[in-house]
Amino acid sequence: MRKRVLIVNPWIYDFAAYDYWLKPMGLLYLASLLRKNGIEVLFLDCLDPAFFDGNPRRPSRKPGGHGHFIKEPIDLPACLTSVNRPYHRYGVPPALVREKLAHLPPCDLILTGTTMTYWYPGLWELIKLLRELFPSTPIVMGGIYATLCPDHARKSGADFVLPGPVENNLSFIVKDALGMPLIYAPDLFSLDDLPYPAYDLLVDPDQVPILTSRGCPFHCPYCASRLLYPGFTRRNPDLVIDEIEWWVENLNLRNFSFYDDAFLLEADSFAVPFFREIIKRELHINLHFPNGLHVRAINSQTALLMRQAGVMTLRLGLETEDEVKQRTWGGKVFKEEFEAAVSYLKEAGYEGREIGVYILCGVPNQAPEEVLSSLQYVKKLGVRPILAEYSPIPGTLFWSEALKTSRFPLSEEPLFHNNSLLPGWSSLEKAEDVFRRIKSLAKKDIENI
Ligand code: B12
Repeated sequence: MRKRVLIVNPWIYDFAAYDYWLKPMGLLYLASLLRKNGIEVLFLDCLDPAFFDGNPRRPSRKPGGHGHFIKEPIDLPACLTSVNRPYHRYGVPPALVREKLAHLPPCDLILTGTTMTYWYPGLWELIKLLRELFPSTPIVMGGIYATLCPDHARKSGADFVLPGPVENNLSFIVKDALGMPLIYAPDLFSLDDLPYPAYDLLVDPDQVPILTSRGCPFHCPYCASRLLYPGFTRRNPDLVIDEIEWWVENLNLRNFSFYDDAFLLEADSFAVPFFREIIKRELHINLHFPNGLHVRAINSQTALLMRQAGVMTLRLGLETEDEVKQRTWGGKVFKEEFEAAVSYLKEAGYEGREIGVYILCGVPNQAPEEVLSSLQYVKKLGVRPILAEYSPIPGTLFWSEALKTSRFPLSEEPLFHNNSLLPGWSSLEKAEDVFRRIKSLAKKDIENI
């Protein structure tokens, strides 16, 4: 008999969350791999009201595919009650989720997972509800939280916690958990062998993310990319565009986002042919890069191609203007390269306000003044500084530093990884005060441009 599984994207519990071109891409890759193995997939997204009856209000969307989530204030977790900030459940009210789940046909397995380590409460809450409604159906958890904090994730109530890329666990899911033969297993070393994510399971999406690579050759001490994907692998650019064309034709989409950690790297072998082919095929699409782009690769040619191919949203990963730090934080970009990149982008037609620049804030031993001067430096160049608050991640090079400098017992509780807490800094008052000053300055800067 044909097996059926249920995949659920959980709520987000956080101080702040915004649908910044966010889609559960990992869960939808999982869905397509299971379908390739002859398994029926039901999918439910607790973040998207379109999945639920009872007409929950769907917040309006910004053109290009981003917008707010529905949210409800909830109590702070016990370990965060000293933090004087509202905390929310982002997504559809639990009563509607319960109602929807209760009317689903029986499933043989339930699969779920979440991205940020500190988003686990929404996932645990979902697992509790699933357990109550389907006491005898095994629950499998995977994803970035499960990969970075597997021991913590094992306390969630899930029956199986499967860290790492889904392909590595496909045999377990299909053969061991579902008792089915493994008909299709992609080549673990070729991203071109993966089927497209099952975006047809989304309800009326206004954009979808496209995977072009995994991993990053840099070794920045704050970043978890290497822990998630130790190597750097890419797809064939023509095949990526075939996928985009597929979604244009089949889902009538015009907006695409990219989550790559190193999209522009070695531009001659990927980004340049990729943008050229998009232009050649006259796709007339908008491309969004909410994750920082590799600045060093931006020259007159790449900047112009980006503009012509339809790159609408672009963020550059500068992190700091401090030249010593630029070396010790991975050496991915130096000041003069950044300044040149900004000029090339402006020459290509981008306005200052369209060029977002990430500045890292709250790194262990980082002086607040360094953050402020980085913001001012970016502002002087006439581009838009964006604060990226540092989130300490177990296993990264800065983790041991953060354990020493944080005012929170980081190793005891993933909630303390939350970037909104500026957990890498030692004093609450200092962090909050500095945070306020920096936030208002950043706003002023944006308005001044
Ligand atoms: C895209 C992205 C974002 C997006 C949206 C994220 C999302 N979709 O939820 C945006 C731009 C909004 C974002 C924001 C931030 N992000 Co971010 N982001 C990423 C990024 C680059 C990719 C994630 C992704 O979707 N990948 C693609 C999919 C296909 O991969 P995946 O989900 O991992 O799924 C695979 C496996 O995990 C597995 N899998 C997934 N689900 C399941 C389920 C089962 C059952 C199984 C078996 C397997 C499985 O299979 C999939 C295929 O192999 C990662 C880094 C990375 N390279 O992964 C950082 C990352 C997750 N982000 C991180 C950080 C630090 C942030 C910010 C705090 C940055 C900042 N300072 O502002 C903010 C936080 C926002 C907030 N409100 O809290 C950290 C993690 C922090 C943490 N403590 O968890 C990461 C790891 C990057 C890093 N620098 O180290 N991010």
